[in-house]
Amino acid sequence: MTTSAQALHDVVATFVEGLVASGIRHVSACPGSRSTPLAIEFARRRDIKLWMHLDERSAAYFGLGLAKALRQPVALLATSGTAAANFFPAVVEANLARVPLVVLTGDRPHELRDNGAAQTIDQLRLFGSHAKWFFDLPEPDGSPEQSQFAATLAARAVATAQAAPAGAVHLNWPFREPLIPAPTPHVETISPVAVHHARLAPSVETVANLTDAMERSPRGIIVVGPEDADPNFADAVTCLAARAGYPVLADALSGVRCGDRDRSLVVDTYDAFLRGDFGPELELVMRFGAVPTSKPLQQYLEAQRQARRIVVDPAGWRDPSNAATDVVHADPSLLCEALAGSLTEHGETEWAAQWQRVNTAARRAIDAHLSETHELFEGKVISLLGELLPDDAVVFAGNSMPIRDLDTFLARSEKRLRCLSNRGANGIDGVVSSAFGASAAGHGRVVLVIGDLSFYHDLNGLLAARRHGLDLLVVLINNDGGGIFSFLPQAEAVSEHFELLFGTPHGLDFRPFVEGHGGRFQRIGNWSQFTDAVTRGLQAGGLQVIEVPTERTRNVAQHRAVWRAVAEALQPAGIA
Ligand SMILES: Cc1ncc(C[n+]2csc(CCOP(=O)(O)OP(=O)(O)O)c2C)c(N)n1
Ligand SMILES: [Mg+2]
Repeated sequence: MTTSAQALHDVVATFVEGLVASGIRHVSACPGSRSTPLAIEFARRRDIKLWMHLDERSAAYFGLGLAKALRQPVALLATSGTAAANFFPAVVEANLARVPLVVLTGDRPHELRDNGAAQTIDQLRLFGSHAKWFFDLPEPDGSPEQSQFAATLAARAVATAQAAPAGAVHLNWPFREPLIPAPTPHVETISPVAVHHARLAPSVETVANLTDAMERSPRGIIVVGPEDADPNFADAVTCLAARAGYPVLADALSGVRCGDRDRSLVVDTYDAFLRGDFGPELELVMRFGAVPTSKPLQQYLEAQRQARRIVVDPAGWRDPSNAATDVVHADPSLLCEALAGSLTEHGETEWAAQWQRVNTAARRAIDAHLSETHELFEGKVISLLGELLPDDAVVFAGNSMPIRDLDTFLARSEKRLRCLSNRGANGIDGVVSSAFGASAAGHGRVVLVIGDLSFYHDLNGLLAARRHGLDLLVVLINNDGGGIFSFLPQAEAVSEHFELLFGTPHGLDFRPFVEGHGGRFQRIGNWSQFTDAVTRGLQAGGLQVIEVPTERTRNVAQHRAVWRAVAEALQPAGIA
């Protein structure tokens, strides 16, 4: 008979061993008593990096950003009660954005549930349908059977989080006091489970069918929405485009716009030019990834009811306009490779050349307009960052206008820029923490572009800078409220209550918050100050915040002026 302390240790240590064997290397956690056995085990191990935070909401988003940047599953750990509930928004985001997380919560044993015990809430299926899988473990009893089970469960949890579509799994651990495990590790000799993940290859029939459709449809396009899970996809899809003679409309978050590969068919200004007259009738649309960020692109695609509309996705159903004629469940890279192998070489088509002429003219118009824009403008922030950032930098875009401006103003380039954003549920919460998580991956300098309300929402996340010695360059677009709402019909329809309900100005000075967290804060007043601040901020480490003050109403007029400039540039040349 093992003591309860030994039993606790044996089962928990074996479980953690199983997590490590399955590839978990990072845990984002917060303090608490009920989660002690797991916390001690994570702290003890040298092959796990434990990121301790104080606020569970920030901790969960930090883990999310880390998993996203690493393209690897990350574990979260919280104690019982509302601590666990604070993981909720990040779990929702992970599930929709397909980011693998293994969420671990400490809980009371069964005899202390639903009977008034302290800090005890119903944690069973706490995250509802937002967690891909839930399991409530038994209290550790130290039996060899249970240890083997714990190891198997660890492997299954990680594998389930990773399996397409990736997402969050939740394991709830009931622990009976005393919560201090025996000091001597006694990891059962367990047989680790090797999980073999297969990539879903398209069938021969599917490839033949789609090849035939593409051959018969010279007026086709490829649309790549937000998706960052497979680093090989960008090459695969550009090869397919070249073979088919199709333009590739690449979202800023697609991973296809930037990098050292053939970009001659990549179209990056569609958000601007699709607002004007150009928008030819299509015969075929092949869509990869999540729904594109650009509303004009979404509307253009929705109008193409005559076209064959093919959505490629290994799992799930991402077609909010219910417009797909075909849903192809296959690994995107494998499908691109198979189709490229079976299509006749089309070379440079007049169709693709027409899209490129429009794209080039639109880009020139945007660049010319921006070079004459001397006042501060949110869109120009993105275009300048595209020029200033070094290879391998990561741009983390906040929701609301930053991600839209990234999509409109980030030009395709050979620079290896990676763009990330929380586009699963489009929350303005947890963005600072997600960006710190991306920084913790250590893959490149992370630059966060974020609005003032989103920044305010996650001021707690700033603690990660000093606590973990992480670098983050923040470009804070401060228009004193929700700038996006000025673009919506609400701006005119309810103008009387607009500021109260939507604009929500706060008048906050962010300097003391940033400096209080050991960061450097700089408010810029012109573009040369901006360029200097970014250049110096990239060299300096730690938390650097560059505030760009803008004005919401003016921002709408500035955006419209760009779109007008693009429309005008396309007309006289007869391009559109
Ligand atoms: C958690 C959450 N709360 C509310 C919203 C609704 N919302 C979308 S954008 C926005 C305003 C964001 O303001 P800011 O971050 O300053 O960006 P800006 O609109 O000025 O570009 C709000 C409140 C949301 N998406 N997520
Ligand atoms: Mg704002």
